[in-house]
Amino acid sequence: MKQDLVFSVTLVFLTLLASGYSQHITEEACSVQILVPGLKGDDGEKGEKGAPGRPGRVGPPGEKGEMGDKGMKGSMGRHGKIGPIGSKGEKGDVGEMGPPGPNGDPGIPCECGHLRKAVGEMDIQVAQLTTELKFIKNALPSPAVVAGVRETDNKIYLLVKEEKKYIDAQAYCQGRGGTLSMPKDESTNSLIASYINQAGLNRVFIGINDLEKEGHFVYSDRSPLQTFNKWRQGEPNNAYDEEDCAEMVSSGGWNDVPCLITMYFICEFDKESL
Ligand SMILES: [Ca+2]
Ligand SMILES: [Ca+2]
Repeated sequence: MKQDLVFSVTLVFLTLLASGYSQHITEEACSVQILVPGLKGDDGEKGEKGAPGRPGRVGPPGEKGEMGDKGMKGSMGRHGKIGPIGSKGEKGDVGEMGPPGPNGDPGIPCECGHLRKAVGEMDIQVAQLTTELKFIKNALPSPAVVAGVRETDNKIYLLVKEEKKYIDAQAYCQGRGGTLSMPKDESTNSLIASYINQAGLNRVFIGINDLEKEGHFVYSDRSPLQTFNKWRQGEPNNAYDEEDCAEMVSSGGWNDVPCLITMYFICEFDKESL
């Protein structure tokens, strides 16, 4: 059978070559069904393992898991940037005194020529004034009136024309080395009285009071009154139970008055202590 088919094909092929008409040959070949598949062969051997395939597509996000445990504290981070300048604080307390500083440089030597000359001129002026003072004292009746003060052999009296309370007047006199005037005898009392009159005054504070013990009058040097006194008629009366200081009126008489009223006063100074 197979041999017949091959023979037939060969015969046709030769015929076609003789005719020279190839297309017609092809149609003739298909018509004889020479491309019929053969029988299925035996299974081949298993091939080698192929190369890995490409990665698949990214899948959708999974569901959120539960919160994990808290992690350990991390190490300290770097310093941050410096912040802006803060507002000014309140003033602090005064600190303790520091140690004394070093000695300064020595000063420039004094050019004292003109100062010595001035001192010399002042010495001359003082000498002239002293001479003039002696002249005035000798020329005027004793006690002399010198520069508004009155004096005896050992005292100087000064009328202060400033109205003050008794205590302030005493402080004024003490601040200048004296005390409120203390008429302890007739001549001193007369001197102060004339001083008041010539100044055109009616009354001044004098240094007599019973501040410590009512009715027990003492002088401003705390010495008690002796037999001499110039209380006016009916004085001291401690009027209204508030008169513990004393004034002298122009007649030379004394009167106890309140210490808180203000008036002029006369200070007394020891010449020896000046
Ligand atoms: Ca009194
Ligand atoms: Ca009185």
